[in-house]
Amino acid sequence: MGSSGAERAAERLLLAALCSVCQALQDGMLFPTESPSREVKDVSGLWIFRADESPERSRGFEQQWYKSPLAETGPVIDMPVPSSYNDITQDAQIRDFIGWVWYEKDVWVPARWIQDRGTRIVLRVGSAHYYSVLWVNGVKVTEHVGGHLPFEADISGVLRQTSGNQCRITIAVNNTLTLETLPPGTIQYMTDRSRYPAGYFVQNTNFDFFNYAGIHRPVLLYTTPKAHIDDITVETTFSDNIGLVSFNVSVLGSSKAAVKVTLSAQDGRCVASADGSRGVLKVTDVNLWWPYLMHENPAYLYSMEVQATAEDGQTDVYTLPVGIRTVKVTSTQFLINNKPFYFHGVNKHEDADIRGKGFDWPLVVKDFNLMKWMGANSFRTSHYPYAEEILQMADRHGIVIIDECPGVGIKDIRSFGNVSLAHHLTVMEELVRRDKNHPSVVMWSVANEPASEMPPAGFYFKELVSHTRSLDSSRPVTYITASNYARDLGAPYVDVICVNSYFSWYQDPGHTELIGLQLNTQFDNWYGKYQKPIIQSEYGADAVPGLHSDPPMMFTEEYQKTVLQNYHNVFDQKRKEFVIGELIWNFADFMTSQSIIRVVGNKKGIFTRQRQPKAGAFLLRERYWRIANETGNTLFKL
Ligand code: BDP
Repeated sequence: MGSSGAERAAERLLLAALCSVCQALQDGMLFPTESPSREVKDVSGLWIFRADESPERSRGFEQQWYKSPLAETGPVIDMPVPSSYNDITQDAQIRDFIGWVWYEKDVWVPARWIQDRGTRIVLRVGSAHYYSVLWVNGVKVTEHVGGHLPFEADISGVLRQTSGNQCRITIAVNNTLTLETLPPGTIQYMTDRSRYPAGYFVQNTNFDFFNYAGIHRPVLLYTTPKAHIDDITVETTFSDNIGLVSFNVSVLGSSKAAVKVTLSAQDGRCVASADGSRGVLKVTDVNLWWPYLMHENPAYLYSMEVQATAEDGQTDVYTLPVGIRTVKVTSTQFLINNKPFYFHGVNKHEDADIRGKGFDWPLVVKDFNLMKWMGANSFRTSHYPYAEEILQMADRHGIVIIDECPGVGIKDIRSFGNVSLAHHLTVMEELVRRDKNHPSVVMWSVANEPASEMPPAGFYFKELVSHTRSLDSSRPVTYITASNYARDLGAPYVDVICVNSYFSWYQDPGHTELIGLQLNTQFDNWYGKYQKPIIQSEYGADAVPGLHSDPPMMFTEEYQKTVLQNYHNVFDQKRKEFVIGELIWNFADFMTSQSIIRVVGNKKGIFTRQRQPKAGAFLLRERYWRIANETGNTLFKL
């Protein structure tokens, strides 16, 4: 690649795409579900693929690879969707590839979809990392910036104008990160010709996970009637035994649609209904949505059926699961349904062998089984939004979520500028739009370990937190900090202080005897300065599975256990005061970029990457079930 060709192309695309994202945000992003008026066709599976290895990564655009079948313009290989492409082949160049890759799939669209002009056909990508451009039958239908949130395009017109039922979907995806992407990154050209060949470049990032790329979540075609339910927003509260669900439905394609909303209990009984696109449903003898291990009947979900009937008599139907619960924060507590909630949970990654960050049901179900086995009642979506299917699982199992945006690795002062901030605000808008209705989501995290001591951080976080609150006033907002309390400029704006620390690991390696003192100091300093409740949002130590030593040494399973125990002693004191949670780093081992401090990835998991327990998992299991019995409203058997 010659001098910054990819960077310039990426930046041009970034600016163009930001405009279309702004417009798109006026529309909703409801998860596609089937209903009497809607069909869903999953077009994930086997796609074909080519990485554009031309020096500028621009050949695909120059030669218009989207105009004809990809196999006609060069060699292609099989590529599963969803999956990261990095670990699928034996080729290190594909694993480490930076730039545009091209995906293509031919699908058949049911003839009735095309013939019925009252049917709207939408193409939706759950997520693709990082920039994406979408074509259908050679016609560009949309583009998107950002690797962890869905995007979609109405393709009815294109399909009807082009070749009827046949639909060639082409998606170009580029993983180049810039100072203004989330997460940020930089491309560095190596100019010393005695060490690097001409055009040699690397991508630098400041985050500790592999920058997996590709189409990471399912690609769906779905239909709605032309006049359709575009978005639904619910907010819930209760008073005594009466639950209140306020709703707001937006309908597109008809200005006079009649909206009817019906709420049903789990046994199918209708418990409330209303006419109109806004209103409040009253539910007597309400069953609240409780977290796992906080109540004997957790995760109660009502079902809200919304019907919108247009002037022509066509009705669109969408059903949304609704959990009725409240969230509040005091200076020392986190309250769910007015009862103190203690986070005993994990930090995760979307990460596994072979598929990288690709969505995978067996993995998702296994992870929920492991979380429930160990008595975890919560997790943080470190360090980016996870698949919607994962949030739906959390709703159904009562697992509480801190929902994090991809603001990780913001360490360069140039990433605190106006363009970065504007993009960050847009990403929060996309995140809140997607996840606002999930009862499991109890807090937004706008960033992880930014350089919050840099002067622009004060303004940046003030804007970011207040904008997020204006999007959703029903949930607290935080960001995760690792900096020294005295120098943190964002903390005044958040509702809950979330602190990461690695005593006896990155500081004073080997000295677990210092954890007690240092952790106490950490908590007292933060609380003393801000009088806000604190979550230990990360702590942990690497353990290479099967490595043992007694007395413990770093990287052994015993050392990981000892670090955890020393932290727990302090948590047990401070949770009587203002500490409201502990989230282990990390649930499972995960892949990182290659470096001298990583042995085939980060080994701070209490499970291996293949989800087998290390000694630390059993320790946490004992602890979490004990805490559940101390803090929940009922007794649970381990
Ligand atoms: C923390 C980061 C996390 C890292 C962890 C570690 O938030 O992403 O993986 O350190 O180094 O500071 O293990």
